[in-house]
Amino acid sequence: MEYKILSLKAREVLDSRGIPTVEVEIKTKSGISRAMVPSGASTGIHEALELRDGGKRFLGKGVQGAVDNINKYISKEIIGLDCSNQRDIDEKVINLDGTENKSKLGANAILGVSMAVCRASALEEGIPLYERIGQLSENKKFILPAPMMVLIEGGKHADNSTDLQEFMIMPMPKVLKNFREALRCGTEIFYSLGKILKSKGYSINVGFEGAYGPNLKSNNEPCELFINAIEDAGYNLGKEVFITLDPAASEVYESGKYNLKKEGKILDSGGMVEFYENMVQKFPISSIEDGLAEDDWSGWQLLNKRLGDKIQIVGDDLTVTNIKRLQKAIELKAINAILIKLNQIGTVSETMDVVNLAKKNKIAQIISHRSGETEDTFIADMVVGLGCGQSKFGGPDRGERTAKYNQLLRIEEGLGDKAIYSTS
Ligand code: 2PG
Ligand code: MG
Repeated sequence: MEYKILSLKAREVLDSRGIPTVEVEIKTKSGISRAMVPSGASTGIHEALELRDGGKRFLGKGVQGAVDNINKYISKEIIGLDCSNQRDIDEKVINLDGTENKSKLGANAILGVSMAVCRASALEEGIPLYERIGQLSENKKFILPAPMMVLIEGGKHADNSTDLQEFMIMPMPKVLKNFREALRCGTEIFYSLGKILKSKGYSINVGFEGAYGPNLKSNNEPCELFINAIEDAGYNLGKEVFITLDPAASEVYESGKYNLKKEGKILDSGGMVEFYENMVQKFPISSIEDGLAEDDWSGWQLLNKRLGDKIQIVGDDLTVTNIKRLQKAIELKAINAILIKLNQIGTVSETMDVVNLAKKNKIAQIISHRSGETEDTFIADMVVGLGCGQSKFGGPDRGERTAKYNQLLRIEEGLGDKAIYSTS
């Protein structure tokens, strides 16, 4: 059966930070399918290029150019094609762009089209999006993820907070029965953390990703506060709940050294590895993402050697959902897990290729949001459809984050007995 794309158009809309982003709308026989593109703040230098207009509009952050590229050029190539041919369509647009980093048409333009095509094909097939994504990646095991939930954010995501960007908790699948219970666990800990912060006179305003961004004294303090919050909420730290970190270390990397302002320390790669070893000794930390900078390959090798048999060493800015960089990370034994973000690479097909290569090499995969999100819940379906087992969708205090969690609740309910809760 052929599912023809009848029309395709794009518009400029706002993301969760009030920054413009691209929305794409595709019409097929059964109706309209939309997709909205996320955007990062601590963006890796090796990511595909997000096209911004410059100039005065929106302080240069407009995406009218990317929108025009869709409406003027991409639509001509795509209208009339069968939306079930995801890979052909993605390849066609990649070729139309013709650059290594999608800088001609913009990765934001290309991704919006790719996601909308995927959604349109689910609509035409009459199946949920996660099932369609499962078909496309030949995965039949629909797994609800263990959610890494950020509860304290700093770095580029919140003013005056910690050097390290994200302090998260991860309710563990082996103890909690299902995703619904894991989400409740994380949210209850968020409440008790809020109470503790307030009682200590800290701000409980939230940052970009729906987590607190208090002006803390050190990079260890969030973990200390987590211990109390987890206990107060009645959960068992190191059994039911673990701590996970995303230092986003590229952001504190200056002339070959790591500048931890809160600690008053400037460390080399070896010093950073020791810093993490100390943290892991003190606190039940199960995962560290971007512990080192995006091109500090030897530092990553050392980190993975020292801690990789105990905890997850996750590449994000290092690997940027790029198959070549993942291949290199595997060869160098630099990571044992990878963060997956659609807009780092720019198409659904290429994202799936990276997930499949990771799976083949026993590299754990975590599907992730960006700090600039939208009400689009595509990644919730994606994490289940690809059966990755772990998500990083933010804190429980902003609508664009809870939209994803709520979609996971719906999917879990819809799957009923067939729902598998992550075993990773
Ligand atoms: C990260 C992401 C998401 P950003 O570093 O992992 O938390 O942040 O989208 O700002 O790159
Ligand atoms: Mg990161």
